[in-house]
Amino acid sequence: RNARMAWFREAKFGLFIHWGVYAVPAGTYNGKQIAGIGEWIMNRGKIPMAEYQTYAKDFNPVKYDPDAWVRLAKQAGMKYIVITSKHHDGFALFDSEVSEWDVVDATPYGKDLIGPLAEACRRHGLKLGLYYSQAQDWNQGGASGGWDPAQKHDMDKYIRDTAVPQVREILTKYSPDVLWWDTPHKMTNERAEQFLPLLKLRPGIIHNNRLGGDYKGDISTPEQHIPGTGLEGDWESCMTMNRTWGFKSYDHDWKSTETLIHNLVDIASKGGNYLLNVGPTAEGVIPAPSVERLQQIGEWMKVNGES
Ligand code: FUL
Repeated sequence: RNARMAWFREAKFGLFIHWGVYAVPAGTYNGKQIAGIGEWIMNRGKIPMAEYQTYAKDFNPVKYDPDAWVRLAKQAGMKYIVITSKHHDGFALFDSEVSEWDVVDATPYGKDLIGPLAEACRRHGLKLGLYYSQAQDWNQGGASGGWDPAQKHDMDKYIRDTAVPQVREILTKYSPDVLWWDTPHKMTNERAEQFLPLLKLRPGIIHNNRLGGDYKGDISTPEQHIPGTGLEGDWESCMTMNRTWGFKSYDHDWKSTETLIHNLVDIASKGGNYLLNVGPTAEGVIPAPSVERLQQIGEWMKVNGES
């Protein structure tokens, strides 16, 4: 375990990327600003599946530059990147063989987004983490709010036919160093155990404590806060730069660079890692205020960082 966790413990700082078709509505549905975090808009806005799926036609990230993203993270002193390979809306950023609800089959862009980022990470010596929403899936039968009768919720079928095959796909295609589970709604031990054998496909992989059932994984994951005195074991505080993970066009409530650096120092001094989020647009652009802050953190790192 110690050998497996060594790079993570040294890393201290990583980039979280929440990206998907929710960047198209960007917080607004039917002319109304939907409250809450942007990647939850389908749920919070009670958007019917058929309607939500049309957003994919406007997801065309022609400005996506994974090499520039990785360089931006690296100059800020970050040692790893975790990206949403599939969030709760079920939309995959890779070409899934078990689903058409993915970037290759459902968008005009038509190309894999994860592979080029994985390659850029390797080129620049950063580790890669993949976020995968194993429990909630609002379009493909996973746990959902059930606001649309078309949502045929069948958790066991969903796990067998969609989630398990997709986790196998991402582990074999991209060889990630971290698997980031999320929101274990309705995840019993039996359901969690469908996923565990897959981890053997990637010896040494680190996974978080959100798989579900009794499984606590390798790291705990305080969200949007910093534990007062740190935590037992390995941990990672994930936090947004404004108020949302997924892009919202009108969320301008940015934390100052000073606050972000303060958070990093606070977390690192307590023995944790800081996973700091950006939410790119549907064109594939990291919002300018996020870029500026990461660059300013990089300037600070040049003077105060370890390497
Ligand atoms: C939460 C999710 O529901 C949010 O959308 C976000 O991904 C956050 C990091 O985890 O629990």
